[in-house]
Amino acid sequence: MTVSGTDAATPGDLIRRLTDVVGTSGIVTAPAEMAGYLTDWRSAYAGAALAVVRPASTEAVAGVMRLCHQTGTAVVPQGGNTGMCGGAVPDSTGRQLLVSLTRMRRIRDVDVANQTITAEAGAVLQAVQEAAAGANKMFPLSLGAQGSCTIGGNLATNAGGTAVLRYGTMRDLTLGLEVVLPDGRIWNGLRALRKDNTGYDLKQLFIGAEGTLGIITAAVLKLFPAVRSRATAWVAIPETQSAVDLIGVVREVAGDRLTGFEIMSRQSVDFVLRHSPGTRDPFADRHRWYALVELSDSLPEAGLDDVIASVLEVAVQRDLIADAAIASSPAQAAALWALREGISEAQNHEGPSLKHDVTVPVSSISQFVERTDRALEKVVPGIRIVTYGHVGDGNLHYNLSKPPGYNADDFRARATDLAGVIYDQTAAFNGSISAEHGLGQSKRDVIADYKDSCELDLMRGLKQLLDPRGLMNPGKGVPD
Ligand code: FAD
Ligand code: 2HG
Ligand code: ZN
Repeated sequence: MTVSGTDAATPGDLIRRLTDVVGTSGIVTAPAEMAGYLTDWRSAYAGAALAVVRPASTEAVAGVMRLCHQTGTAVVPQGGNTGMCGGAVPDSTGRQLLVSLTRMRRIRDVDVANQTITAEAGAVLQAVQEAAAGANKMFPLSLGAQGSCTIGGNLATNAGGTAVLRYGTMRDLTLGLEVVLPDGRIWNGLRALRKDNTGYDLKQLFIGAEGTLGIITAAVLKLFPAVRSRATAWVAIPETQSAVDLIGVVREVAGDRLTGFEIMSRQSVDFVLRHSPGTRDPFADRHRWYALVELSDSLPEAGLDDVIASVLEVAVQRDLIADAAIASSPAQAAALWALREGISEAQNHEGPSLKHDVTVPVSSISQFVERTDRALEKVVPGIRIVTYGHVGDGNLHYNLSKPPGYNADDFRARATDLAGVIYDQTAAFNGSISAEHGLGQSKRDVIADYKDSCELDLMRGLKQLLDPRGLMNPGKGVPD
């Protein structure tokens, strides 16, 4: 694609000039070597690219962007490629340039007194957690893909995960950013300040923008005291309202030591027990729903086992739970978390998994689930509803699998109708059709039906201001 006001360049010429910027080890053009970058981890999205560049410094990213700006070349940023919505996968034209940040993985600084860590965008989340732990601190973002997703991807999707209740999302965990703008300028906003009232908070524009406004190259992130004690319980609950009431009880009894509160339908747990080796049901009886509750404290002897036992006692008195198991060792806690973290992978073994990542106010969860399940069942009788997620944040992964014996293509053909049911119910409860995964290419068009038109206009205006040539991740995020 060449935009007016730009210098045309043949693909060969552009690749030569890009090689001058990133060096021969920083560019990939052989189809076999590019393949891994061009399909997402679920093989749900596939594309083509002019080349994959892997710059090793902010200056090199800026050089790449200057060239793309001059030649009107569209750019797709990519981190660990673990995203759920096809945001990091280029289109099928073969004209877009994929910019992988994976060589930029340095931890630039750990400032213990300031409780901050400065990491490059390609640093893997787990490496950042480990660097924090090495300084007796904690970086709290925690999610199933943490061994491969990157800080840049976490920022660009405003990732959530399983500790948002206590620590917030990436927006809340970020103090400063370094960003390469679409014209190649570097914005150095790497401030490590908890207070800074000097105008608009520009970093928040790039967080959650899914690479549509610029390339994040580094960030200053908040650190917290290391966790020294933890208590984990697996609880059987009769209905979703019991989960909501149980969150209230945990808050009453354990206060801000509540770190995680996840919910899983029986269907979700059945898939994990069937497909994840080494997992087992903690209870002899089957239950409709389960909750995983985690408390944590920075004190080593915080008595959390007693606290969680008191929580469960109150819950039994109020008739909220049918059964409960408290992990008596870190290994047992890990086994309980494996039942939760394994759902995403396990569902892939059951045919197409139609993913929906929604939030509604926690107080509406029960009614929302009841109405949505009923409406889905009418569209595809016998549909397997794999509902689970971060119920403490009001965030459910409302994923769907076909009934046994149902044709996979016929099921895919119902995807739009089924999504419509979930999104209409979400809207009816004043919710959002993307809680933490973003819009990417999957929800890019449909968001126009659910977002206020004034808000969409403002978003388009910002895109036009920062990226007037439309070079950054076209076809993703905000609709044209
Ligand atoms: P990618 O997939 O590479 O990219 C995602 C988006 O960010 C794309 O639009 C891309 O263009 C853009 N991008 C990437 N890097 C940059 C950059 N440096 N500058 C600008 N834009 C950039 N997500 C959650 O929020 N919570 C969860 O609990 C969760 N659990 C998951 C569990 C599993 C098993 C998997 C596979 C994924 C899960 N995810 C979850 C989704 C995903 O891991 C996160 O969204 C993650 O933050 C994406 O990081 P990434 O580096 O893989 O990004
Ligand atoms: C999770 O919470 C992730 O496990 C993935 O956000 C959800 O696979 C999914 O839909
Ligand atoms: Zn999630």
